[in-house]
Amino acid sequence: MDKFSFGLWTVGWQGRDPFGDATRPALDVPLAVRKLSELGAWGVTFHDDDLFPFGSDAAEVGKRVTAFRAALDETGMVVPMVTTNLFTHPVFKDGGFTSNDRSVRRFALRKVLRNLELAAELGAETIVMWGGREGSEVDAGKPMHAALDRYREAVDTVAQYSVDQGYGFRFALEPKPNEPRGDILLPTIGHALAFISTLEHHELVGVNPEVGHEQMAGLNFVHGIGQALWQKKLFHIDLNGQKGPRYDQDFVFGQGDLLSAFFLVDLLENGGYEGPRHFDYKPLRTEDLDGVWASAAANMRTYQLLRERAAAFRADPEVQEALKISGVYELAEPTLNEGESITDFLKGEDFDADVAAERGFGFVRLGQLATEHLLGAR
Ligand code: 3MF
Ligand code: MG
Ligand code: MG
Ligand code: MG
Repeated sequence: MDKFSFGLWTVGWQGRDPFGDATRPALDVPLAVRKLSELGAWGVTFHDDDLFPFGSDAAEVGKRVTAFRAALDETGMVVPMVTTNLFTHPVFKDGGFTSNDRSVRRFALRKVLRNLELAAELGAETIVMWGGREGSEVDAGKPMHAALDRYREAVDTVAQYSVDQGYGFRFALEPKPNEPRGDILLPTIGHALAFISTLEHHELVGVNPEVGHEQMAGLNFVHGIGQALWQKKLFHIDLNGQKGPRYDQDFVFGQGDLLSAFFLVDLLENGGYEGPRHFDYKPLRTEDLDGVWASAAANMRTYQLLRERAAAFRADPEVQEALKISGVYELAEPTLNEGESITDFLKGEDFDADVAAERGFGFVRLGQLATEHLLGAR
């Protein structure tokens, strides 16, 4: 079965935006679980506040979790990932882990630590941390050195607690360049990977990149995922669609840069990623509830279609020939010969730069073959 999962906050999005009110009623959580299961999803994920309102007492939490569990048991849906909301309540307006207010930082950290027990009870393996409010609009107000110290302190503390409690979680930081803050800390996959290398439990922490977030920064998502995989840090992924560098659009997967989505699916299917195919999107504000379910189904259908197209692309002998002409297989060969000393290597060999410069790499043809497979023309 395909490991398709959805955040409860995706289908549950009521369409509230900075300029307009909700266009849809609140969605009942157990109903959302049943409906997603019917549509072919395998799992659901949530923020604590998606399941029970901020500030709920123990009785309320118990009631909501019991109803959620009943829907999980009934449908066989799993909870592969859990995350903590450190962005909606006004208390987090200057951040959670990196708020300048120390009492807020202590509250935020407790909120995350307390959410781990529920995540463990529900069988989650991954904890995502998206620090949407960790950032600034005024540079003088958020010195990076201290803010990153506090960020690291928080992630180290959460990871240490997971080890102490024997939860066995892996953690995935979700980069985003901006929105809702003017600038967000750990803005890209690259920043997050560099930060992770400084952590005490760096082996337990990876990334949860989102298609639209990297594209908001004008970056190539496929390359970002490629590097995360290369560093064995792709712990989770948020799939969606985005049309270039602008606000966080959270479109259905593929509704944006479709060619990039094609190469992304090819990479995920063939690059060693075995985690959930998690959709973090927003059903358009223009849609009624039927449109919400249509959009959920569209994410999965598009992924499956792209997977078929990518497999056909790889299997095509003309593509294999084109890959060879482009030197794609040659790139996998080490540059030095086996056992070759650097001294020997420096002695040089016959190489005519002018002759080598005459080579055409045939990338245009390769790109066209991909487009034709994507369009179903081959
Ligand atoms: C915001 C996001 C978040 C994160 C979530 C953690 C509300 O742009 O992408 O969704 O994905 O908080 O999983
Ligand atoms: Mg987004
Ligand atoms: Mg997002
Ligand atoms: Mg996301």
